[in-house]
Amino acid sequence: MASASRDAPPAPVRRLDYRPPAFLVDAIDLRFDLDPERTRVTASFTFRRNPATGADALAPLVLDGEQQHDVGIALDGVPLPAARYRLTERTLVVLDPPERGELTVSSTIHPAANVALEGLYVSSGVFCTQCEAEGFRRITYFPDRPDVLAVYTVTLVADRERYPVLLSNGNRVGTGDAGNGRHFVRWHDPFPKPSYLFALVAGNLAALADSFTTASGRRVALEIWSTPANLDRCDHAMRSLKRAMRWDEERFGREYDLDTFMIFCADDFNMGAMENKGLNIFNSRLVLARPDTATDDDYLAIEGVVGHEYFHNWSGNRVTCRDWFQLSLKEGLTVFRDQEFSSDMNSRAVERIAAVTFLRSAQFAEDAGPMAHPVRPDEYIEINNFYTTTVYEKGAEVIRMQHALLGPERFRDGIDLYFARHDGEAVTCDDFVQALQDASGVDLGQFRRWYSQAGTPIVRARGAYDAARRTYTLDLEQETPPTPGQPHKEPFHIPLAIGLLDAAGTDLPLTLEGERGRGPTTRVLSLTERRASFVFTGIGARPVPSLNRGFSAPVRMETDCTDADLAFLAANDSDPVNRWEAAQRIYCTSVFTAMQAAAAGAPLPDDPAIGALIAGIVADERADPALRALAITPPDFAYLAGLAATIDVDAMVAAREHVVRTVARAARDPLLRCYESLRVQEPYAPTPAQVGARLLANRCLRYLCSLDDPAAIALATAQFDSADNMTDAIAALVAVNHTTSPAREALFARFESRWRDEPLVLDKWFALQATAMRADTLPRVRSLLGHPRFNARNPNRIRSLVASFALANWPAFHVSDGEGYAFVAEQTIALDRVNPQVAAVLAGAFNQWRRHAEPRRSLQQRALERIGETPGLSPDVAEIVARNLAG
Ligand code: 7ML
Ligand code: ZN
Repeated sequence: MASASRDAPPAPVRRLDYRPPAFLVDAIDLRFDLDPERTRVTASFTFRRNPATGADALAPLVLDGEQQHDVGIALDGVPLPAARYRLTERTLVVLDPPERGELTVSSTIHPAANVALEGLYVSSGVFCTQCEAEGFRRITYFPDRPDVLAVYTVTLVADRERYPVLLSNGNRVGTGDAGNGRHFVRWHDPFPKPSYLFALVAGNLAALADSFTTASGRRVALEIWSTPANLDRCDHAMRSLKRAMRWDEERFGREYDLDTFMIFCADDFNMGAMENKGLNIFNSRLVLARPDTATDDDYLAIEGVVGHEYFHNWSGNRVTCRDWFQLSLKEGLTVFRDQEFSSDMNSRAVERIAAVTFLRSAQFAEDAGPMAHPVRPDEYIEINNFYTTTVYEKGAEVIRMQHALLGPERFRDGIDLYFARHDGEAVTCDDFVQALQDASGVDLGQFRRWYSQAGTPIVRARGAYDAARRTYTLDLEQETPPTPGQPHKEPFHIPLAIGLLDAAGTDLPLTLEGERGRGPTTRVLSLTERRASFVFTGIGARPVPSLNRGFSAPVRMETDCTDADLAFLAANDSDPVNRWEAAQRIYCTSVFTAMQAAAAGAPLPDDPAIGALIAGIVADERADPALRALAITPPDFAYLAGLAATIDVDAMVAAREHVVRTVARAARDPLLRCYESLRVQEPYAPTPAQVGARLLANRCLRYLCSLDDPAAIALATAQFDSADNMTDAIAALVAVNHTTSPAREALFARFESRWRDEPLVLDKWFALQATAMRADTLPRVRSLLGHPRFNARNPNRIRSLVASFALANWPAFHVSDGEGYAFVAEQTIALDRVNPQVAAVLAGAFNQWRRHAEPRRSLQQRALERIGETPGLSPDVAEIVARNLAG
């Protein structure tokens, strides 16, 4: 919706400009007269001047508010004369306010017209809210900043027929009749909270109910609210919630604190989910699951996200952020916690490899582009653009490194001290590190640079064996490339876990020069200087080093490993992450060799090594199927592109395809045998054993189908026909997705007719077509925009069809005539008028433009300029474009 505020883009907000609030709010009483067209909101709150702000003793009372109509203001019950306040597009300023008082502000808002899905809006006929980061100011006037914590009492009034269920944060403290067919429910949340954690839900809903008894014996009512038709798909989320609650007690000693915990499942939601106190709101795709509608990946994602939002109750809600620059304080820590939860529930190695894969594909790219920023950013124009993989996933790595440096016991002491010291406060990343340091005695002074310096460090390693002295010397060197605004980097404190393998593949004890006794077989070296050497003693023969075990530090390793060393590590390393990593490096070498040939216009070489490696992994029946599946997965385009000096999409696509086909030919028989031996016979369950077996079988099927071989396509068709679960059905479609076989069209048509009335399932169908590596993908995507079940206002539909084309289909998005770019630019511009947050995600598809070879570099630049020239652009998209075109 175009509004006056769009023509004057807001100035950047800077971290160092932080000032404590001039006024505090102790309690707020909110009343909503709910109506989709016009909802009246009345907020009464007690304010008092903040004793902690000496210099600002005369500052006015400034409230944030956007898109508020018919505003009425009273101070201590008396209407405020116009001379006593100023109302602007974004603020309400009370001039010359008393030291303390009660302000009452009434305003009207339009939930049904709210298509940006920020603030109060209507989704499938249900009222719901999204306030993080700055959505509360679209609901009422308030100091909408996370360091103002208040106790909320909320009264919801609505038509009883249409909105029988009325939910908000905390405990239900009253209900009753409101006349005219309306009723009310009152909620009270005893925990002071920032406005971004406020939530309300109102509609005709049903709940899956359960309960949980905490370690101290309190009974907590659990409710998952959704439209009645979806109730039979909520049980996996409920099981996940109970597991998360138990896990947080056992692993972190954290108990739930209210009498009720509710989840509402929304069809229209910009993000994954939201941790509102006592009333989490989830994107329905991260709640609803049934074996025939959800894949193994969906089941695992639901468990992880239910955990993530639940864990925020301590890491985020009880202890919150002072300002939005500290976002990683809660998000990095909570991602670390959800990763640990998933590791304990499933396979630790599989979880770690998945996290590393995502980090290196997405976050390393962000760190190498125009959006690079520190885990604790220094400035932003639109905070919504900083819910990034750097803040989340790199932030989690920064927590993980501190865990490695302290060890599990001292880390737990540090976390306990952090929660005890800061319960009920809004704090900074520095406060967090200080608590870990104070509890452990470990000096984290230099370590803090991980919060302030952007960029991915490169660590170069060189090993030298001295047979006469029986020593092995490891020389390490670190260097971090410049990022926007940070031309020079100081060295990081890098915790590098390493091992040394002897010729039999056995881990050697690691004893550093000057130490006595036998050291452990894996140890964490602290690299703090630009260069350092570590000398290991008592080494009887040249060892093979296993570096950055478990991916202990988020760095790019450059080693002098030979191909033989890598093959040896892929077969023998006791660390499963590095076994996988060695196989990936062999894969990358093969692709890069083919890429050089492709770029030179030479015939692509058939590398026998990669075929033999994959055949060996596939045939190794003693090894864990899930780990075998990950080891044979080709590196994705984003990761490969990050390894290249300049990106040549044609050569990269041709080379990767070539290596995949080489593997399929060379390992055909083992792939087929493996596929046939792994079909799961028991009824569907998302257990690690079944998930692993399906994953490996389906990876094999994909290789087999990559040759367009009719026998392989027949296998996929048979799998589709007989599948009793969505994982195997989708895997069959994935396997034939890039082929030109007529069977592909038939399977896609059958899938559509079976699932066209299930939006979340049809999203998978949209996404597969949008990611097909076929010449007709762009026209296909264009015509699917007109599909009767496509809805250009629903973020899940847009993500499935448009965002997966832009962000996950390299050959089609980067088609050399620039048509893919033109399409995404046009979609970004159109969407920006509806939903700026999701539009900004689309605009991010161009973030790597400077790294591409011509003509794609200029074509992308032109697409960005075209977006940038559009009048009335949102600050969200404008910031992405400006950062891309700067410098
Ligand atoms: C990360 C979230 C947001 C944005 C959820 C919104 C959240 C902010 C919210 C990991 C797992 C699930 C969701 C998210 C995510 C981007 C990602 N506070 O809880 O962080
Ligand atoms: Zn979060």
